Amino acid sequence: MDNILYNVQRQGKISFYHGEEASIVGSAAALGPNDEVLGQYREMGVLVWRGCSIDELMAQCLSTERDAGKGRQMPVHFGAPRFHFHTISSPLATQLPQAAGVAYAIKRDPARRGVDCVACYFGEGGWDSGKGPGYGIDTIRVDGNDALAVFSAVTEARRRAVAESKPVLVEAMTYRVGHHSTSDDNNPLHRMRKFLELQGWWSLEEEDSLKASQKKAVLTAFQKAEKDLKPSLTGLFTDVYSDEDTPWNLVEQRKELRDLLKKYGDAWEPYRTERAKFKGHGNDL
Ligand SMILES: Cc1ncc(C[n+]2csc(CCOP(=O)(O)OP(=O)(O)O)c2C)c(N)n1
Repeated sequence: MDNILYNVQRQGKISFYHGEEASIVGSAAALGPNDEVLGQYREMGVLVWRGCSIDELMAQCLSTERDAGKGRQMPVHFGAPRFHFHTISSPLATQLPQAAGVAYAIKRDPARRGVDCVACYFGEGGWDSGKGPGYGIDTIRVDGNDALAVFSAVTEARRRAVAESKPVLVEAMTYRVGHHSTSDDNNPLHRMRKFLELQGWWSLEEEDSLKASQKKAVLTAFQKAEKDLKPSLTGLFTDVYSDEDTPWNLVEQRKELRDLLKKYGDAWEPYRTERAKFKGHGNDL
């Protein structure tokens, strides 16, 4: 998925893409299925772990009419209520106070208190060094390129959060593996593969065949999403306010766009090309 979407981004077909880190999958495996997740932007692995389909992920990245977020977010800013995955906010660290609010809501809900917890992901850009102990927060530092070590750390962190109702900071020491970098011994995927092979649970043949089938599945989903229409242009103006409460400036902007498309929509080539990509071709405005 990362390899293909990086290339798609470099071809200018999507505006933005961020790679993922293996520590995400190790931590996702340690969470309960109903734990609320607030990510930074590298947490697609949590969604994959929870069963989100490649088609759904592609629809979001390519902003198609099938996207649950109606194509309004930048690529990788996923949001999926049925996977308890809160929509990513672009400004760094905003997920932290949001996560505290979600945790408080869980604490207030007798059915969820002591059952579910919140996992909030952030990079070092969203915090200050030494912050966990400085705030009196239990802190675990773990090798973030070792999925099993992350799994153990997050299992314990989750246990404390749920049983003792307190926050825990897990510092996963990791770095992004470039998408063509395959020869690095610290590559978390290599390490996991070697571990599985040593246990006799996995082989090079299975690895190659899985890689080939996954590549095919991702490419098929990409090609399908590329052909899908984008959501209708009306969506630019709906859902934030009710129809009766739509502010005058939005009404005015909608009319301006409608008039522009009426006047130049067929005459001007860039408008013509772009209009064709949207459901309703802008006629719904
Ligand atoms: C408040 C805010 N400032 C700046 C940015 C631009 N920005 C996006 S990602 C990023 C770097 C974040 O670094 P880190 O938290 O270490 O995560 P990484 O991408 O390295 O995993 C910056 C500065 C932003 N999104 N929000």
